Amino acid sequence: MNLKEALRLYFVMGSANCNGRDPRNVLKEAIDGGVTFFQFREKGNGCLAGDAKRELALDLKAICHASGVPFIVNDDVELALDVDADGVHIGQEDGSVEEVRRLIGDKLLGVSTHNVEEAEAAVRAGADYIGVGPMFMTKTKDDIEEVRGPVVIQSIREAGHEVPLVGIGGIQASNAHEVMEAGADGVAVISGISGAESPLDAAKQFCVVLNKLVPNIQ
Ligand code: 3NM
Repeated sequence: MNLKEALRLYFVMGSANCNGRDPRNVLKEAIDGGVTFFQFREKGNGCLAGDAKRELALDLKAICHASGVPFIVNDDVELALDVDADGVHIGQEDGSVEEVRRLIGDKLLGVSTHNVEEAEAAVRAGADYIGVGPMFMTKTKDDIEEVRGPVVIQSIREAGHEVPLVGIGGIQASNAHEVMEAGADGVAVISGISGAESPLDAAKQFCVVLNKLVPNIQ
C-alpha cells in the first residue's frame, strides 16, 4: 500500500456522528463516494461499548475490506488487536507512541498532533502517519486545541518532515484545497461526510476537489 495515496480521503466516524442512521450504511455510501481510508472513532453521546462496539467494529471492518479500504481503530488498542484491524490511531493523551507500537507490531500507527514539536516527537517515536488539527473551527470535538489552520502543516513540511500527513477539523469540500496546498497528503473528515444528507454525494464532492489537486486519484 502507498500510504500517502491511501490517506487522500480519510473518513473518521462512530455511531454518534451518524444522526441516528446506521453507521454501516453511512460507511458504505462514503466508500462508494470515494473514501480511501477509514477510522472507527466510537466516542460521544450514546456511544457503544463492550460487545456492541466490537460487533460494529467487525461489521465496519468487513465493509472496508470488501472495497480494499484500510480499517483503523481510534484509541482502543485492545479492540484493534481483537478484531485484527489494520491499525490504531491515538491522540496526545492516549499513552505513549512507543508503547502502542510495541503492542501492535507492524500494524499502522497514526498519531494526532497540533504543532511542529508534537509532529516531530510522533515521527521520532515511530508513527506511520500523523493527523494535524484543528484546521478550521469544528463542533464535532469539544476539546480541540486553538485553531491555527493549514499553516501548521506548512511549518511541518518546511522543517523537512515528509511523514504521511492528513489535516483534520472543520474540513469541507469548499476548504479542502487549503489543507492540500499546505502540504497534506489527504484530508480527514467526520461531519463533512457523516453529517451530510447524502454521505455518498458528500464524498464525491471531496473527490472532485482532490482530483483537481492530485491528477492521479481514482
Ligand atoms: N480531531 P469534523 S478535530 C477528531 O484537532 C478530531 O486533532 C481534531 O471532525 C484535532 O471533520 C476533530 O466534523 C474533529 O470537523 C473533526
